Amino acid sequence: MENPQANRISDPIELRQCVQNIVAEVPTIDMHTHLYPLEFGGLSLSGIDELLTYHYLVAELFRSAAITPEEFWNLKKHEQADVVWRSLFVENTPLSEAALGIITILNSLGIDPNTDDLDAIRDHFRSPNKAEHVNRVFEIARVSEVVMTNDPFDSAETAIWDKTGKLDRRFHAALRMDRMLNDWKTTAREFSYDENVSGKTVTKLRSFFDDQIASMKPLYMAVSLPDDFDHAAKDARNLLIREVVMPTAREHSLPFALMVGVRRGVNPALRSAGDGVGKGDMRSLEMICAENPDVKFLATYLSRENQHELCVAARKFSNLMPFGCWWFLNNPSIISEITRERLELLGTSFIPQHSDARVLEQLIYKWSHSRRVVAAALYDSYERLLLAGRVISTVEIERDVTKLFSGNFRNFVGLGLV
Ligand code: FIX
Ligand code: ZN
Repeated sequence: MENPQANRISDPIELRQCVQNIVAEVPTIDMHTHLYPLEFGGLSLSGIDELLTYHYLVAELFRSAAITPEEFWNLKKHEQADVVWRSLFVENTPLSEAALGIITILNSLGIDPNTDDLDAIRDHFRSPNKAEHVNRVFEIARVSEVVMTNDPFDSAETAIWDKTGKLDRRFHAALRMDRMLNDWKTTAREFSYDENVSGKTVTKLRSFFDDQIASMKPLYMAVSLPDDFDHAAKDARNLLIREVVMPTAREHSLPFALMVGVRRGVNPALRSAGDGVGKGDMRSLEMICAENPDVKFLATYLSRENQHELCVAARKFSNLMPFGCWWFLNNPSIISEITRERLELLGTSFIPQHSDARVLEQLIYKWSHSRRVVAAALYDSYERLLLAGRVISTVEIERDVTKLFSGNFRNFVGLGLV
């Protein structure tokens, strides 16, 4: 590292500008998304119709338009996008984070966001060169790499892995365990496992995951867990975590990411827009970290009420890395609160954000909006340092910001530093 004392700053105005610039420019690795590379064909989503029918906006549509979910689902994709555009962007002002995100995307791509003409916008998205468009979006968003969400129990997806050779190196895999851990009965039946998680089943599952890991080369394993996840419960999920996931994590040195607090299908009529939130019990995370000190855990909670205690838990377990402001928390007011309490309790030893992007161009708004908020929180911490008599150098700021936006994740999952 350069001389850490180089370019020391003692003026608050200069310091604020410097922090904003460094955070705006730092390349980031987006460690949880639902994106796929172009090689995955129809799974790789982009364009204005996919952006407008994102489930965040669909949920907001039903609050503003007379259309029922049934009527909406019977429409074609572009007709759904027409309804969303008219209701949330023409008849109402796009003030929600998800709606404002579309405006940010349009503006960043050089498309006039003041138009009402969705067809004119569609023309701009008819980019002849998809690969170039991917490069452009990654560049605008300053995203160097993304981590996907890969379901080893989805035969359509695993078939693509089998036939696709070299993947776009910017896309890393993450092995998603939801179907095994949250729907074991169905999965056991579908894949002819013994529902009672016998020794034979454990061996079969371990071997299945060994093969999937060899094929996908994931950076971590992950699961989204309901708010009532209780690691002390005597159930199939915990048996599978203890007998299959933990040994696999050890053998392959793979971290396990727990995403806790989702209540699936609170309103099933809204389909993927119908999930809700519930406060999780931090005891279960503490238990799994304590039981497995040699396994690394990434963790994010969906409830705002879990955030402070997640910071406290991370102070107790160095094998625990909090990450992101997930889903309903991915709003500037809450990102600000969460980032500030993380800086106060954890210094720079956390991962401030992931995008959860499902559609390529969402990288643009999810990262530009978050960078602005994280920079403001980080500046306030540096300003307190200044007021305490300690000046800060640009080299130190670059070191800290690089840790937050890529280094902490790369080190935690063992990805080489670029
Ligand atoms: O479980 C997850 O990975 C969640 O992020 C998704 O289920 C959710 O629909 C989402 O994309 C939230 O941003
Ligand atoms: Zn997700």
